[in-house]
Formats: sequence, structure tokens, C-alpha cells
Amino acid sequence: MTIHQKTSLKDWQTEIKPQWCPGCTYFADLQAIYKVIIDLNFDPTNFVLIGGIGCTGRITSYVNTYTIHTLHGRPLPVAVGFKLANPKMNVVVVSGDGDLFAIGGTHFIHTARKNIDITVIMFDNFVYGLTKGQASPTSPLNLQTSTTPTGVKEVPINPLVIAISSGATFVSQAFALDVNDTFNIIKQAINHKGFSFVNILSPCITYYRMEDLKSFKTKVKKLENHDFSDINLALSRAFSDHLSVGIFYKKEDKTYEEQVLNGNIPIEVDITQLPKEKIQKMIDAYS
Ligand SMILES: Cc1ncc(C[n+]2csc(CCOP(=O)(O)OP(=O)(O)O)c2C)c(N)n1
Ligand code: SF4
Repeated sequence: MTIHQKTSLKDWQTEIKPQWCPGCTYFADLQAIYKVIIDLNFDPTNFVLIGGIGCTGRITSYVNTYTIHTLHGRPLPVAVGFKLANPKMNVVVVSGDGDLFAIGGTHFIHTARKNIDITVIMFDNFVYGLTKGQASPTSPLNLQTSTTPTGVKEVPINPLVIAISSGATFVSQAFALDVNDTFNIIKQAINHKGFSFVNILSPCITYYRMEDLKSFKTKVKKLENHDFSDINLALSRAFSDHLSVGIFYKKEDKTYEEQVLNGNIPIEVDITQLPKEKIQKMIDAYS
């Protein structure tokens, strides 16, 4: 055992108690994530967790490893930079539906199409939680929120369809209340070589109406009789079974870093030795 090795839940928890509403589905998502990193025997010196903002982004304070709490919508560009500079690291992004599909929507598309070997886990609570329940891109039609008093009128974004059609090579969905299943799916996503996406259906229990929450549970089904290697079928199931859980699409392909780095490890740069005048000249050219 190296001095870095962590084997128990206690090792991976920080002293900070999660600041989520009592009963929030994110507690279950966090448990599934802890279970995976223990099961995969992650070495914290080779593991970075990158989050955006919102209730979801708080997760970076709860896992005892390298973490980066980025700006709203920006965890993916940060993750891409991190992976290219440190291709041996396990890079996992945890972000919300507002973060990944509103302000960060274009980053999602362009990161998926790179097939860079990172895992993106979305806590899909169907609203903006931290800022008190405004409608988000995944809010279902007619959901009443503080910004949509007469109900949401825009067609909700389908994260699975966007991920598959953008070039992600592992696209899956889990349900917060089934921790074991979520654990299994996240584990497969992390083991996948390429851009993997796990959407965890995690309805916000504070800003989602209670009657909708109850009926939500009955709508979640297992994705059965499916061939995840068939992209056309995957897209059609992602449309028709958007509340099903399982692996919708999976494909082995070259990763971005294999192609651009071509086996070369990026050199470490001593920032004190950077040619400051040259850099200033480049900055001035844009000002
Ligand atoms: C540039 C910018 N605009 C707005 C905000 C305010 N803000 C903080 S959290 C949030 C919504 C987050 O929603 P989501 O990503 O779904 O996460 P959740 O809180 O639901 O987990 C917003 C709009 C911000 N932090 N930065
Ligand atoms: S607002 Fe919703 S998502 Fe945020 S902590 Fe509370 S229950 Fe969870």
C-alpha cells in the first residue's frame, strides 16, 4: 500500500458536511460516487474531481482528492486542459443540468465530439437548485417554477440525445434512488476509454412539486432489449425512453489525446522561466 492509498469511505470524506437540503437526492449520488472511487481503488494523486457551480458544484468540497470548483458552465474546458496536461490522471466532472446545458451547453457539445477520455456525471434535478428553483434546460413542459409561473413552454433538452449526436462514446442514465445501479453505471463510464456521460436523474425535492416527484418514481424503468452499439437505435431509445436507466450508447474509438499528443507526455513548464516579454507582446496584440 502506498502512503496515498485510501481504502475506506472515511478516507475519501472531507471534514465538511454536505450542505444540501435534508433528503436531497444528491446525497445518494454522492454515495454512489464514493463507492466507485473506493471500488476502483483510486489513488488521489491520480484523480481530479472538477465541478461547476450550484448545489451540484458543492461536491468538490466533499471528496478528499484534488478538486477544482470552476465558474458557472466552465468545468468542461477546465477538464480538457487538465487532461491534456496530465493524460494519466482520472478526470471526473460533476455538474448540474443548468451548468452543463444552459451556460455551458456549447462546451458540452464540443467536448463530447473530442472524445477526450474524461467522465462527465450530471446531477439532473430539472431546475436551478442553488438559486431557488428557476426553470432549467431539462425542466419538463408545464413545470411551474419561479421563472415560469404558467409552466415551462420550451421543449426540454434531452441530454442523452445531445450527448450521442455530439460524438460521446459512452452515454448512460441512472436514477439517484438506486445507488447500486448508479454505482455500476458510473464505474463502467470511468472504465470506458473516451468521453463518457452519466446523467443521474436526481429530482430536486425542494423545488419540484411533491405530486410530480411521486409520479416521477413510477416512470423510471430499466432500458431493456437494447443494443447499445447501434447508434440509430440508441438515438431512438434516447428519445422514446428518456426516463429509462442503463447504457444507451457505447463505442470504442481513438481518444483526442491519443491523436494530438501521439504518445508524448506534455513537458512540465517552469513558470518562473517563461519569456514574459514575448507573452506580453502576444497579449498586447489582442488589446
Ligand atoms: C455567470 C453566472 N451566472 C449566474 C450564476 C448564478 N447561479 C449560481 S448556481 C446557478 C444555477 C445552477 O443550476 P444547476 O447547474 O442546475 O445546479 P443545481 O444548483 O441545480 O445543482 C446559477 C444560475 C453564477 N454563479 N454565475
Ligand atoms: S435545492 Fe434541490 S438540489 Fe439543491 S440541495 Fe436542495 S433539494 Fe438538493
